Amino acid sequence: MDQPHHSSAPDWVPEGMEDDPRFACRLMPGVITPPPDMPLRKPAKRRKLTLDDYERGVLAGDTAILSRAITLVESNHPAHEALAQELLTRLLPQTGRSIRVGITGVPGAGKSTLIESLGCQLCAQGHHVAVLAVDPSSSVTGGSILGDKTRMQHLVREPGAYIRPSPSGGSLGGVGRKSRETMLLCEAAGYDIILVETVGVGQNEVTVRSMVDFFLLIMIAGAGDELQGMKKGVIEIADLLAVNKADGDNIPRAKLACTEYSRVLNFLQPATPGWKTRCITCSALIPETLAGLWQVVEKFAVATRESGALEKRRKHQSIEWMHAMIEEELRHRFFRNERVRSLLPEIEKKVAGQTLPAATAVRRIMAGFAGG
Ligand SMILES: Nc1nc2c(ncn2[C@@H]2O[C@H](COP(=O)(O)OP(=O)(O)OP(=O)(O)O)[C@@H](O)[C@H]2O)c(=O)[nH]1
Ligand SMILES: [Mg+2]
Repeated sequence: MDQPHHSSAPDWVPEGMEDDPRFACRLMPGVITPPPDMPLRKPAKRRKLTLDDYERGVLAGDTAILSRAITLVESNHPAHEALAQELLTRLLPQTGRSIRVGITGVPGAGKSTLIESLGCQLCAQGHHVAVLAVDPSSSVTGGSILGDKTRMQHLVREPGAYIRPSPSGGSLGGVGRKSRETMLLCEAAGYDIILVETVGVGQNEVTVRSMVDFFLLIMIAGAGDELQGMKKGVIEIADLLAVNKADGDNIPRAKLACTEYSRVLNFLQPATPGWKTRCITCSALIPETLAGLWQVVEKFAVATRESGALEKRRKHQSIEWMHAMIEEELRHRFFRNERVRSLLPEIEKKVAGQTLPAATAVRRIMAGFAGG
């Protein structure tokens, strides 16, 4: 063995990609037993980047610097936050020149496989594709981060592709904000297609819908509606439904499901004014079907650009996003307010004991907050 003291990198890391800057986490071979005479070396410290370094690097499409800029944006450290905001302010004029596509569906629907195959196709056509994941649960399980790397082995090798797993960061609000800012950084770095994958459970879809132009819902045939956890609400926010895994024996079932969904769609308001949400079948394993899927996205981009719906949606999203952040900030300040914290337990007791109406309680606490 050449390196008797080191284990090899895990086998889901494509060979030669261990140090690829497009990975958020660097994968190092683990040390099994260091030789007793091995000198202890301090880990090399990375050079601190200035605001200019970040700006130049991102605009030049330097993926190592882009990754560091994203890490900066994801950081909760106040000094990092300030620097990140300055960077975003500088880069903002260079953003917005991409088509932003959200992709959701129940676990196992085939989102990652589809993104991998579609992403490779788009790169082959000369596009620059950034793949982001929004999955608050992954910060707990770590599962989907590993999963996506196994399933995107080809895409990570594409020079035109950049893959960034979900930011860890607890609350969905936090994750949503970081993902949005990450998306802007990728646009400034020259990525003209942004694919945002999210697991179709809970609140995630709404967060992703609020940051993308086009929302794709991946379905699978055979799973009942409850089984897929698909509420009507999710279908209502989609611009395209795709029944995936339409291959082999599964084709007839996929087609049948597609017909049923198409019928449901006839009764729903479209998610985007002037755009008819349709249902198609596809297979992540059959590239031609994905080419067909992408044609729909391109048609959408042209139609909404021409009608002005795209610009309107983006403006609305930016304002909505600001309002969401104001609400978050207010809530944060409210519950950390000394006066509120001292008043709250007593007032809660009174409300619980039916001696104080809830609305009066609110007024008293708000008065405390305003004066405190
Ligand atoms: N036959 C067939 N299998 C597929 C297709 N797409 C994905 N699969 C398989 O379905 C399984 C799940 O695929 P993923 O791409 O990981 O699904 P996902 O939606 O990303 O799953 P999560 O990230 O866990 O939410 C894998 O075993 C894939 O190989 C397809 O079009 N046809
Ligand atoms: Mg996945």
